[in-house]
Amino acid sequence: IFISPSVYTVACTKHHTGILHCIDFFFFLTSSFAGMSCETGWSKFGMNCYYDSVTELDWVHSRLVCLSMGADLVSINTAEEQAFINGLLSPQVNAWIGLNDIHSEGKWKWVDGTAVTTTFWGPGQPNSYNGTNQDCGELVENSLMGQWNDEDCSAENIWICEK
Ligand SMILES: [Ca+2]
Ligand SMILES: [Ca+2]
Ligand SMILES: [Ca+2]
Repeated sequence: IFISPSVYTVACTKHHTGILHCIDFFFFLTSSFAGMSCETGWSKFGMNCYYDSVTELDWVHSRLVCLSMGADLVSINTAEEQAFINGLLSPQVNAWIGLNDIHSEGKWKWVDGTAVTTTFWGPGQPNSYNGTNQDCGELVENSLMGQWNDEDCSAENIWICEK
């Protein structure tokens, strides 16, 4: 007999005495959850899964696709995560990340609400290039760990989701 409501699984064997002998897989499942692999098309780093898109969209629509997959645009919280994301990209590619100053110019935030602490801005960035409105952050791949640039949110890029 197998009972598996979501994560709780119990395997039972009925003995000739009529007594059910059950093996509880709950701890096995929960402990293996931490090391669980990501869905097909997603890459694992630490406790999270990352998706790098093939097609290009503007920042808002990139984010909507992430949200539709139960994720959000990536929030880069450490140098290790920055290097990992950079490694997902092809040379010289720009990819949308969850960085933006849409609500208050110059106040950069992550879409998940976490503060922007460690930053990886390229030289002279963010620069609101030529006085244009650049409120969305992209990661520009390079041979080291990549750099951030503020870009026009309507530009079309590939993007990276995290969940
Ligand atoms: Ca993150
Ligand atoms: Ca801006
Ligand atoms: Ca810029």
